[in-house]
Amino acid sequence: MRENTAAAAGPSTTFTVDNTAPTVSIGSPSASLTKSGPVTYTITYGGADTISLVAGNVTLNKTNTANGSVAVSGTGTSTRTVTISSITGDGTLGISLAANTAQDTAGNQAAAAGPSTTFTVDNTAPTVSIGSPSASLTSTGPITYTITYGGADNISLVAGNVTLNKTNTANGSVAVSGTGTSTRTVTISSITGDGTLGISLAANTAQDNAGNQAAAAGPSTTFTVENAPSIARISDLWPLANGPAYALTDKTVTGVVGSAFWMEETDRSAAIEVTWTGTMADRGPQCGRDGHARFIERPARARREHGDGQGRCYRGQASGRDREKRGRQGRQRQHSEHHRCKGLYNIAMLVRIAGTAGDSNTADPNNKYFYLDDGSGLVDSGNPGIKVLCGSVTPPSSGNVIVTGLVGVVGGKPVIVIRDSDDIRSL
Ligand SMILES: [Ca+2]
Ligand SMILES: [Ca+2]
Repeated sequence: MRENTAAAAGPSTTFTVDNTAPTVSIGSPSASLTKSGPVTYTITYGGADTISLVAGNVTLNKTNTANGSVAVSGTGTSTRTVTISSITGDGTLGISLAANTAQDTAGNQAAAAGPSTTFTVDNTAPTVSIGSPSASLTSTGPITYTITYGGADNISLVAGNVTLNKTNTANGSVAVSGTGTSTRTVTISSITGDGTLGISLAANTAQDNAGNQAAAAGPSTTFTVENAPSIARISDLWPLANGPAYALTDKTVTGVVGSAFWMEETDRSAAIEVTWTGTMADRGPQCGRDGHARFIERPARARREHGDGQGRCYRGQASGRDREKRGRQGRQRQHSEHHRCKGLYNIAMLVRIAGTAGDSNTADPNNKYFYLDDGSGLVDSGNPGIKVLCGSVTPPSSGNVIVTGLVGVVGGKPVIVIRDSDDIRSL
């Protein structure tokens, strides 16, 4: 019997059984905090023969308003880089990867990956605000402002970032103090002059860790600087030279007409007209928050009208600085009568005269007038009575009226300036 005996064969050609899929992992973001990016993630593969990762496989995990654009770069079978750029908004961003972004030759596919570690997106700048001045009125200071920041990681405010907003001759020195990330104190010291002071802050005086910069701030509320000598009586101004500033207190604002206001002593012994380009005070009982009307008179560009003690009136046209008025609101004594002036300084006084209206003129719509004959025999340019300047108020053409107004002088003749239409009443 013949046996066929096969020779031993082998070893055969081997084949690999591969049921292990490529691995995939997402690294940490290249930054934990950003304003606009770019921020990258490194994707690491193991056991991959091909990597097919494209941007469409990447999900951007967003919170709040944060957003960005995704791109994938790299070659080979080990890594890819996911870049998030053009980042906007506020919140967090991270990524997740879909499954099947890498393969081996056995056809195994990488699994999905993520979500990754996130990073913070901050596009909100620190806030900055300037508080109120520590006092509203001073002669030499110091006055402080508290500067309050929100959302700042660093405050870089220095005196050079502070603009001192000055009017007239007021001035001072600026310093910044304080530590931490919430507040600073701006101190204005060595204050001189007369006027107002306030501050403004330049941009970029605080930053957050994302690189956002605080905006500019101000102008702040101002405070008043007064260093003018206090003058007790209006009549004390008469012998003084034009130019320097003086403070007048406890006066009554009797009229505000056009670009001037009038004030007088509460005992009606003297009065003054002040031309004024600033914010005009309300006349009458509104004058004086603390029962005062406070003025700084700078006789420049201003005129004052008064008697010279001899019954002769003149007008002084000054040169130099402007006049300033400081009104403080409050109670004020009402005048019980207007028809009797006291003393000789009657120009600018508030008076009340009864008489007969005539010779009215409305040719100039802004400078209407009539004559009021009070029977005293006064004649102006052939017209009996005193000229009443009505501005745009239509004057009465006849009849008996009572006129309340301010005594002025035009062309060397006395006139009455009414304050509004209520100043003319029929009898
Ligand atoms: Ca494999
Ligand atoms: Ca911020």
